[in-house]
Amino acid sequence: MKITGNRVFNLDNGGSASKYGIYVYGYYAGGSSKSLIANNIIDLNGAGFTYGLYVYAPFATGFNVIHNTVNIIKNPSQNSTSTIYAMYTGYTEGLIQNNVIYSNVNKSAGRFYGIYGFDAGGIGINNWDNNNMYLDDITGTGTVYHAYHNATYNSYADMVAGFGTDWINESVAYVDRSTQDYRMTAFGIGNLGKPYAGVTTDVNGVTRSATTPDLGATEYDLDFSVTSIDISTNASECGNFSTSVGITVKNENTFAVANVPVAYDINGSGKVSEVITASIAAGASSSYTFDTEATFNTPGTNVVNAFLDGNDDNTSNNSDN
Ligand SMILES: [Ca+2]
Ligand SMILES: [Ca+2]
Repeated sequence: MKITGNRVFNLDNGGSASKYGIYVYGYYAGGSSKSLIANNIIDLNGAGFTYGLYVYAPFATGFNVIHNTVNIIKNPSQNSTSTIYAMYTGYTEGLIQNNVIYSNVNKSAGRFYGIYGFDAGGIGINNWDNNNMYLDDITGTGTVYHAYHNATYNSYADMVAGFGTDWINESVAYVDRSTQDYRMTAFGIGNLGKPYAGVTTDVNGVTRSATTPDLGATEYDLDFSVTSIDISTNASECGNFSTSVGITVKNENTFAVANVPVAYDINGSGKVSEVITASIAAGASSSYTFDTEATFNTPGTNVVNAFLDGNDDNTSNNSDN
């Protein structure tokens, strides 16, 4: 069985009814091959009991759950008081890889589970590998569990220490959720997937990178270039000379991007990393002056390198010196 390429968005339109993004219950099939759940986007909001990707099928051979995006995101000023299960994993075996689990809710009461497994009969024991879980600003007096399976894993650190392997905790930002454009504008999360032979395209039919696919359901390119390093000095300066360093970057994408990580160093050491927080429009350039000035103490010629300080899909234009 395959469950692929679904887009589930805005169920219940922000209301307080219980909601399931994808609900698989009681599937009963033996044999050697596992079912595949891949390239699905589940993006839920609102209050009420919320289940993102729900699977309860302990008598099936198993499920591989690959490259899905599960978002549980609040509406403005809305509280969540009922239990939220982002991933509900009631099955006995399978690989769970390259998924994005993201939530931003105001949890004024009740519980939030990033992953909800089971205690009984070996159910819920699965191979979690290389998934991004980012619980963004879950505030309020409710209780947050990153994972549950025979024990609670309260924090991200608890989950990493005790549950699954190769967890990723990178922030998530989409091009435009309102139009269901789930390409990402956050630099930290790009290209972090592990190649999986059975899933070579994304939810839109875009071919995935064979070596560094993107996490979640959407494969995308993100590219900024560095146009210039902006620094002026005399031909020679005295020791301990300080001056400001600037960098000009260009947004090579067709969408606006904020929070662009940039850095400079002097002679290859002492990297100074900062973030251009302002949104840069598609195709636009932005000149940024680092808050931290450069100080030169090395006699002779000094070389300042300025560069993009994050992974994008075209690294050939990421530096200037
Ligand atoms: Ca990519
Ligand atoms: Ca680039």
